[in-house]
Amino acid sequence: MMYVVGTLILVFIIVIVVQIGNITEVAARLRGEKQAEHDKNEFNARMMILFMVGFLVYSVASAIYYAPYMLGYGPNILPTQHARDIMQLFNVTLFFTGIVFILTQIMLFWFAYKYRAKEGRVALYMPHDNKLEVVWTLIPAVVMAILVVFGLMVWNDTMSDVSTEAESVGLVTGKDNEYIEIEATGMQFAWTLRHPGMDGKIGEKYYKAITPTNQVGQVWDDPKNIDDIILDELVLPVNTTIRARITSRDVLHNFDIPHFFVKMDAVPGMPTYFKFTPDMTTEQYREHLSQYPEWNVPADPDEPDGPKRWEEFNFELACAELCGKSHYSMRKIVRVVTAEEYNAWLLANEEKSLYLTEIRGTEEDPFLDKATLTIEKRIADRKAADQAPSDDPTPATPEVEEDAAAPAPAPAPETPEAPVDAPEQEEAGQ
Ligand SMILES: [Cu+2]
Repeated sequence: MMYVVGTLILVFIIVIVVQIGNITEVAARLRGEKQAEHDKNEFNARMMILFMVGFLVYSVASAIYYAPYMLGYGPNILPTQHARDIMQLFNVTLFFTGIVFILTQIMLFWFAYKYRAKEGRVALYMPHDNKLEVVWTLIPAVVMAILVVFGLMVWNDTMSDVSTEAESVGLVTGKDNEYIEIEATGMQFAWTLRHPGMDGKIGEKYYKAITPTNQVGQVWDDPKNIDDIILDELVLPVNTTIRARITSRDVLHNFDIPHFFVKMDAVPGMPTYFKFTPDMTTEQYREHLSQYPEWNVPADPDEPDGPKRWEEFNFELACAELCGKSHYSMRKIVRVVTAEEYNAWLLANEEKSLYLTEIRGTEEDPFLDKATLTIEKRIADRKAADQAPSDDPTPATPEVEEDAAAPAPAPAPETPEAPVDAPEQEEAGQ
């Protein structure tokens, strides 16, 4: 409706302007050429000023009106530090270019008005002015230099990799130099997300090992692959550095989590990465959104009593490279949870490793001769421990939400991943 009214008003204004033009033409014929020329110039000059005012008011007003819809403004706060740094850079740039924009627009139209054609007026002849040239070269050069230097600083911070002393982990312990490395493989048309599992190490892969079940070509001889989990949604702990290893199986894709300002090309044959640290959980972000009236409307307009928009909010991973006809379907939910919830989630999902669900016990399994692997023992022990206190016969494979409410999960095993450890098999007593 607003658009229709707006369009009608616009058409109306155009008609009025054309009609005024016509009237001036007719009046010209009646009054003679010279006077007509003068009137036309006066009219155009005033219109220049009118246009300038309208244009500037519209530019500023529309920027203010649309700001709350943009990331980094209004409800859309940014839950990573590097995103806030980029946003600050953007705002500083906007401040300087905004000043230049407004000043040059005012000067452009003001000059058109002030120096409108008048009988007897001649243009000023100024072949050269050193002072003027120095001023209009130096000021932009200094401003640009400042912006470039700040830009490079933010770029270096944002694009840096994890430090060499940093250690990739499975369970979060809260140590300073730990990070979680996940792998995202783009393919037409889905992201395959691989979690390193308890050992924190992503296993080797080889393209010739790719099968319909083994989407990224995990090499099963590599013990690091045993606990790697293929994820339906990206679950990340808050305040922990995440390093996404990004790659593609076919064409160019782009790993994009808009709210985090995370965006990196996925290039076949050339692994890229992006390091980021979410500092707000999905739950906290939803709570933040709930303060805004525009987020307090039903998520589904057909269901007025259904959940509110803020309750349905999720961070999303998308593909930001037009990669083919189903490009839009490369969407995955990104759930940021507390460290405790994350650890509980990982423990509950360990048995969903691709190796355990699809490969173990088949002819592809290189560890067929080993009756019990460390990971299997660990899972069994945990299940036994979970069942011991209460005699509840229900299997202990809860979802994370249910688990978060339940008592704290069993502490992480101290031993590093050692899947084909002979002594342990004996202990397991096959
Ligand atoms: Cu894509």
